[in-house]
Amino acid sequence: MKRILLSTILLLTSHLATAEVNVDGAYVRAVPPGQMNSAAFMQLTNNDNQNLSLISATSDAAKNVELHTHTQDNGVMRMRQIKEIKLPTEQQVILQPGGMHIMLIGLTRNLTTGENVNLSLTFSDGSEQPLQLPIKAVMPMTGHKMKHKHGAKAE
Ligand SMILES: [Cu+2]
Repeated sequence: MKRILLSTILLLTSHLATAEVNVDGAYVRAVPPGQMNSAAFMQLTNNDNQNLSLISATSDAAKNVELHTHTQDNGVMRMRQIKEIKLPTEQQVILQPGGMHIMLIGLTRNLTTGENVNLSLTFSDGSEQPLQLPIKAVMPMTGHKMKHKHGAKAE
């Protein structure tokens, strides 16, 4: 009897401890008021022992959420929708500006730097991962970081 109970507990524990996909450095791009779309970026690491895919996402800040990538079309970068973002086992996949991203289409609120956006990811094994992403300003394409002094007093 004791042994049965113990093995049940072990089973439950190991199930809860299953680390599937780790999310690092996630954020949503801040956009000026009135802009219709934005995007979310992050690093996804599949710690599961099987290949997974990110198949969809939902957000409280947008009517539609799509998975996108960028492709070169006659030297012009264009976005296009993809069905899934593949997450091979034991590998990190990077969603970043100019590459794959989670597109927020039809924003339902202003995305102001410093606030958060709820984003829920759905994976191919049926699991869901709710996230809270900070809203950050993204500098367009340059490698430099400009030094802003917001709220600096004129002295
Ligand atoms: Cu896009």
